[in-house]
Amino acid sequence: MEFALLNGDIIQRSEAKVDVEDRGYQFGDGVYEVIRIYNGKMFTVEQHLERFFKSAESIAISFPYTKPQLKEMLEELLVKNNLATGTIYMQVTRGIAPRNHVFPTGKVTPTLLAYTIKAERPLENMKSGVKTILTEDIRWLRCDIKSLNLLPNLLAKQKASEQGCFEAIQHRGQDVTEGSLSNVFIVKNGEVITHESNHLILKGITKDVILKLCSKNHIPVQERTFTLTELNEAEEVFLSSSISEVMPIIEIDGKKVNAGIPGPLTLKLQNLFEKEIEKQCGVLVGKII
Ligand code: DCS
Repeated sequence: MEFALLNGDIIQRSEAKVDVEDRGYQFGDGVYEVIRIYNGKMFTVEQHLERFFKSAESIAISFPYTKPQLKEMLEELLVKNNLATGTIYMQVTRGIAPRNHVFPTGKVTPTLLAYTIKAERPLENMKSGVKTILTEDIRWLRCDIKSLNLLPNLLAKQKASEQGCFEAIQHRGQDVTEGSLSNVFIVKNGEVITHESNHLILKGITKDVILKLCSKNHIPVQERTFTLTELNEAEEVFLSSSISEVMPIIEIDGKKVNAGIPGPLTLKLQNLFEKEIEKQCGVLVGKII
């Protein structure tokens, strides 16, 4: 039997239902997180909780729980669902109220939901690398909030999928921002470059782990905007996310990157990332290297 966490209670997943007037359902009025699970343990959980609370706060949703309380509930859910490798999806919405664009007045309890998904590490794609397309970034100007409103991201990902590609790399004019659900990195003159964490992208937790690993291992890094020309001329390109870890990009709009194979620095970072997982969550069974 599978369980879900709904408003503080762990209940059967099939019983977890929300009202038709939940503002998440009607407006996408809420925020979410996806936490990676390895060996039954949450990877970088503190950072995810921090970002979850920050996203909620930035749209004026306040939780009836503290971070440690929520963490404890998530741990209980993991044990109940006996999940070894996968993800926890969690979201909070402003709650249930008669449909009105204005926030409800009076006390409305936010709807908090979490459930688990079994998902192995994408080892095949991580070994061979993935194909991508380019697409104009048509999102709003608060991409730092992990909002439930994902329509532009879905349109971008769908376009990639229809062209047999794994991800869409978004750009605002000449400037590359990020993937539809990932951050994007290039390697230029042996240096790792990725968009600075501002309002135009999501401050990826995987991205931050990678940046720390770079600085610990004396790999030069620049967090700055880079252009389509720089992307086109890059020695290596890769993306990052909680689900995809360090994922080599071997093709962009039909043009090969690094002759169509994952580059040496990308492989090194995959290796370092894997070691970081093992440090936090214990020895992995299926490994990339
Ligand atoms: N950028 C966007 C737009 C994202 O949606 C995500 C993650 C990332 C970057 C990478 O962030 P993390 O490294 O913190 O995962 N998106 C989640 C999602 O919607 N599904 O999986 C991860």
